[in-house]
Amino acid sequence: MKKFYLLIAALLVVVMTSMMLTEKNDSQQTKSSIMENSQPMFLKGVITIKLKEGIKDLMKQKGNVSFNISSLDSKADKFEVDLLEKRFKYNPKKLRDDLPDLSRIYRIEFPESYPVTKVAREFSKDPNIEYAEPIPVNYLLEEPNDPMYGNMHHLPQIKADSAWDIHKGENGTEEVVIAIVDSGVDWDHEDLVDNIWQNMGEDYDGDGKTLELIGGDWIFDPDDENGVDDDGNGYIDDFIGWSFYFSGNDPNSITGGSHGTHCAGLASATTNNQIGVASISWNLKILPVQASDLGGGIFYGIDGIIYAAENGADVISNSWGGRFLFSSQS
Ligand SMILES: [Ca+2]
Ligand SMILES: [Ca+2]
Ligand SMILES: [Ca+2]
Ligand SMILES: [Ca+2]
Repeated sequence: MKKFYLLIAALLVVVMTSMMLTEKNDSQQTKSSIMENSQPMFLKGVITIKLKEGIKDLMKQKGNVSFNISSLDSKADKFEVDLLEKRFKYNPKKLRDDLPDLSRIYRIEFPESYPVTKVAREFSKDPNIEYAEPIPVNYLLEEPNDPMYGNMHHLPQIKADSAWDIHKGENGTEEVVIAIVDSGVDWDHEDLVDNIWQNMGEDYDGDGKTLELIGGDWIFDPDDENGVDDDGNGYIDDFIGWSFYFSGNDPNSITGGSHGTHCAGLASATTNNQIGVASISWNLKILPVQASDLGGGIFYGIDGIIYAAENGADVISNSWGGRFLFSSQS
């Protein structure tokens, strides 16, 4: 069991690393483009400045702003500053005198076409300015709404919530597919089915799906079941993966054992859907490949890895092993 958890932990690291590497390599993003692709870091058209001690207090100004200090006024002209006001409401008669002086902190507004970092940098160089800063945009930290999240101790232990504020599977630039080469996956499970990979190469009727919800049950799209290997990958009607154990197109675990389903759920149970559990990668696509059914017999692990690699997997979960030892003499 300990080995099992170690394997899962290694897998999770690979998943997160893969996602982060994929994003970085794909787009060679700069800091500013990351801001645009996710959430902005700073408010536009406004910065905070703090005047140095001894400079005359300023009233709120709209329109042509003047500091009555030539070096600051030239900057205000340059960036078309059209509002100046106190940044904070503060109490001049505050009871504690060890609190910082907020009275010299102002916000200034200007057209959004001027980058806030540039404006702040120029104001901060002025000898009358203690500091000048863009105003950060803050967000509530990410936490999924799945009801069993509070019972999932492994996610806080690996600080998954902190990682999710940087990246989750569902906000990747491209779909990431994780193959679960295992005992089969209960793919029509309510907390997995939305994340099951669908092979568009076998979407014979062209409706953009190979799974359908009919009569309350998730089944293979009946209009795709033509008995033909449409994508020519060597597997007939492999709509969502393959069972090497049963030589068929249904990789569901039939004869017992939830090992593969467990691995699939840890990696990518549908997350933030108000159902069941949360997963480390939220919403990666799961490609189920059945290598055994826990009943013993031949284990088709290598065949499963080859199928997964050749059919779109970015990451492959292999929570299995063996006892073979090859000596250097053999
Ligand atoms: Ca279809
Ligand atoms: Ca096929
Ligand atoms: Ca077909
Ligand atoms: Ca869920």
